[in-house]
Amino acid sequence: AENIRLALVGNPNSGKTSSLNLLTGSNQYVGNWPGVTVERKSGRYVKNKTIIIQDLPGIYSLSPFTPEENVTRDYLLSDDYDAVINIIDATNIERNLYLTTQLIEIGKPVILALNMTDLLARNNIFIDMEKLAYSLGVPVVSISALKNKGFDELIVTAKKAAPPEVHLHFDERFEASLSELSVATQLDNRFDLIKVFENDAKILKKVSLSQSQVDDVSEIVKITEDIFLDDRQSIVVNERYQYLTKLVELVERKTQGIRLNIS
Ligand code: GDP
Ligand code: K
Ligand code: MG
Repeated sequence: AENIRLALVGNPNSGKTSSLNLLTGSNQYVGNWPGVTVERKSGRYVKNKTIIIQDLPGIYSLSPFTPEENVTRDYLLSDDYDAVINIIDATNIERNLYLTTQLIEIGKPVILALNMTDLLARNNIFIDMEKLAYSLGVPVVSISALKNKGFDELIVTAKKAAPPEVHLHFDERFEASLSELSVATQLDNRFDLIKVFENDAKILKKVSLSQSQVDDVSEIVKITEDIFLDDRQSIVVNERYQYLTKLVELVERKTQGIRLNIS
């Protein structure tokens, strides 16, 4: 059988390494990422050796600054994996889903693994996983690396994962700019398009636009900056936060945690 390669991606301390350890047991390979002293850890699934799982350095965003962030982003933009398992801390979805919005844009299959779910009831947090899955267009699985729960379902889901069904819809004015940008550049990948809008050097090099396309991009970006009264990178950051504020309002309920003392 052919190997299936799954990448564990998420914020630092979301539970990636704990999950890798549970999934692979002692079937682990530890080394370094090429060219950097960042530890690389991967392994084969204990219940099916054709599934290879790669732990990636924890990141908050795909706008890299550190060597760790570069390792993770380069890997995610490579063809070295079949699907992303995005591990998120379910007690802090608003912050963790910021990265998710970017992972979905890449266009490869993404499975959202809500980790730390053992803490939800205690923290009086309720998450509507169906609404979350529907809104993001990706499957959502509840896990707990502490309690070793949900991992069978996670792998079953990852094995049949398809590319995201929808793209996350931002503010109409920003969507209009992206549409114009797409026409001007002939790019249809959301990730590349947004990175070109942001002026990301690596992506600009990869897509290698003509001089007239570069001029068109500058013009579209300038008009957008004038409309939003903000710079290109901040516009994107704000669009993501606005999207997430609405999403979290829709899918999460926090209760007061009133305890009845029955004596
Ligand atoms: P990583 O930075 O994403 O690799 O995260 P780790 O796997 O190192 O986990 C970070 C911390 O969270 C550790 O102290 C883990 O024991 C803890 N942790 C991981 N998963 C869970 C979980 O499902 N529930 C709880 N309560 N703690 C967890
Ligand atoms: K850690
Ligand atoms: Mg780790």
